[in-house]
Amino acid sequence: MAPPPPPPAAALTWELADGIAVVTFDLAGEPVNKISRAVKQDVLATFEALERDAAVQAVAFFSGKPENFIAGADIEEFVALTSAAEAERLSADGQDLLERVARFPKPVAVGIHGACLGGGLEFALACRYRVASDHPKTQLGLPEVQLGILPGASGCQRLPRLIGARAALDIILAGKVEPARKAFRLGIVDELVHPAILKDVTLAAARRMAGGWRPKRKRRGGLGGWLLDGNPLGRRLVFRAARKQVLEQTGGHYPAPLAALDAVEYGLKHGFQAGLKREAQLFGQLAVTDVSRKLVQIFFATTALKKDFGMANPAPPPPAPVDVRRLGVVGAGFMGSGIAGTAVAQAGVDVRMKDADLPRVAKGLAAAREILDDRLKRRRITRFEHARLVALLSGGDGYAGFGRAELVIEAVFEDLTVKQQVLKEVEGATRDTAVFASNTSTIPIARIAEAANRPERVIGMHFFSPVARMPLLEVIPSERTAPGVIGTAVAFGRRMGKTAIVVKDSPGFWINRILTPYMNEAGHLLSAGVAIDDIDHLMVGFGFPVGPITLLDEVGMDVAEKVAGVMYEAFGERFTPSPAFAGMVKAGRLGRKAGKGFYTYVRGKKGGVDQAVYELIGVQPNGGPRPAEIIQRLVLVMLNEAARAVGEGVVRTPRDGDIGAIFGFGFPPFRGGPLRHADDLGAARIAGELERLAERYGARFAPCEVLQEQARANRKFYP
Ligand code: 3H9
Repeated sequence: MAPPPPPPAAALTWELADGIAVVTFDLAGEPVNKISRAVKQDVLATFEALERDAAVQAVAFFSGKPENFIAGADIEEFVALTSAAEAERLSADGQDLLERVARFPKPVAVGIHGACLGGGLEFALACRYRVASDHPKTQLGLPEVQLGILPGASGCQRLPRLIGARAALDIILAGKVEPARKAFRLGIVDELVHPAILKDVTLAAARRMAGGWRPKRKRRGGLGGWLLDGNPLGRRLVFRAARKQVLEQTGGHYPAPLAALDAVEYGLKHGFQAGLKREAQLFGQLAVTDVSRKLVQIFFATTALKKDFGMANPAPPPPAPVDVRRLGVVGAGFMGSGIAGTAVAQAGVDVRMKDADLPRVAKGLAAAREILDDRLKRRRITRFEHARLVALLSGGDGYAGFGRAELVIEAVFEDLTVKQQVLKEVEGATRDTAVFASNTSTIPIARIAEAANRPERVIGMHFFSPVARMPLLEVIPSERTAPGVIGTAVAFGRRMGKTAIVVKDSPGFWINRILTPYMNEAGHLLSAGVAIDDIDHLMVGFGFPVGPITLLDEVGMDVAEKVAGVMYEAFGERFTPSPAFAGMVKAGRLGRKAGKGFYTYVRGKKGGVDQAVYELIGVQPNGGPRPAEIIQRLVLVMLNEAARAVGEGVVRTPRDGDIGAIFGFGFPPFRGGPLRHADDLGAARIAGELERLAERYGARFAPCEVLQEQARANRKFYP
């Protein structure tokens, strides 16, 4: 039997203005509006009252939150679902509610400002007229597949009918969120206006509709659109192409996009009502899958991280964290320019770059500007914003302009003496309160800080390359770094759009610590006669975006060799670098950037395996161990090191470790991260398999104490 409905939430209020009911959705005590069962009751009750009241001729609907419209269905309710049938009912209830909104006898206009996502957009789609503010915060989309589910409150039916199957699939299958401007171009919203007039324009639309006006919508996409979207044959082609693309992109690991495709296709073939039924069934099945649970955990972990500044909350001892408005960047190379360009593009701060000579600075500024050009090209910013942001970038061969910087990030050559020299120069050129951050990937921050007059203001900010695209930032305080300085670095990293984790100042920090044994193991497998592309294919099959050998080509063999050397020095035998990689740097095979590595590169495009590499390695492919053992060796060597590092406190929580691995190098999200995956496998099983591998291949596989202890006590990383 279905549980009784909860009492309505006190979320919706309304007042009458000249025949128009102005409804405001403002969920008390919550930062965002979300649609829970209780909110649904309130929506129902409110719409019933609006229908009964003869004075109400039309409805204008708004959010009472300053920064968001509706963030979707309440994700917490999914966590509590225990069966597919229960989840199907949740979806069907949502659909019923929105059917009532869509069939409401009086016209409804919505004014959208801020995030309008998932069930929030599905609600807006059920209304007759949509006005959106052209503010950057106004984003519309259906991100459900990112949570392992599908738009289950009629989104799979309404969106394709509004904007055509191709455009709708593009959004639904990738879980895309689009800025208001793009949503307007696509026909998702009817009007785009300045936030200051959003309310008036929405009210005016409601009033016009009350007077009998019916908005007309053009069929989008012209003749090509009709040929592909407007008839069954064309649609079949669209769906076939979409299915192929989904399978390529997900490797079959993520069931949600395929199910969403099914729900859309079924609805267009068999009609709206049949489509709703199918959508609810599929939603039910997806919501209780392990994949969806893992993706929801990642959502909550990422959200929790947004509030975690890696220091005592709320008020650490002085110095207090500072709001960075001017940034200095020393080193105008690939990393430095990436940091500078991303800081301007995301945080809108004034950036001053410095390098040894002006031609280098000019090159760095041009590279930083490319990040802004790219945003303009992709219409993420307007021409006006582009011009404003470009003007924030400047540079020189001295420290002029650094005096006012609150934060300076160095991205110079990975050498302790050079970094210490830069630190001293920066301290001389900046105020006493300025923070100095090193973008080192291997050198302990405490060592760099030995040269500092103000070691409490020295910290590590380890970005990943390319900075504009890689979402992770490791923030590394030394033991002497002041808590407020950690807060400054984390907050600024977040403003740059990064997910920041605070990690311990130990060799390789978190990411290189767990990645290096994995890369080394790939080398050992090469030496054992496994083909380069076999290793990569197997790990892509496991769920990584690219395999370890491709990753080496992307990172650069020179960089990888340096990291491997530092790690070996620090941890000894189990980090012995693979002999397979020894000749690569000498042979100039640095990877993509050199145009040759393990793979061939023609005009920047990756080709097949470069067969000449096998000669350099000294072993021709002979099949090597069984595929299952190849995967086992690569995965377990990483899990073992991850467990050991957790035991040493390299990450503060398993959450940080998992989010770091997912965002840092693409550990398969559907597995939840290396520590969740270890929990799923169980410590006893991992330790047993590691022991067997250690007997065959040596001590580098010996299970660490943390796993052994977990196996003995039947414990896990997560409760
Ligand atoms: C869906 O709609 C399914 C339907 O199709 C079908 C149903 C039948 N639920 O991120 P923030 C919390 S699926 C529950 O820091 P921001 C969040 O956890 C949904 N809680 O703010 C945090 O909680 P706390 C599809 C939610 O300004 C607080 O709100 N929608 C939800 O940086 C503040 O969040 C999505 O996937 C939610 N839906 O970003 C959108 N949303 O304070 C998910 C937020 O306790 N949400 N919370 O830590 C977002 O992307 C961002 O939160 C948003 C605001 C952009 C809205």
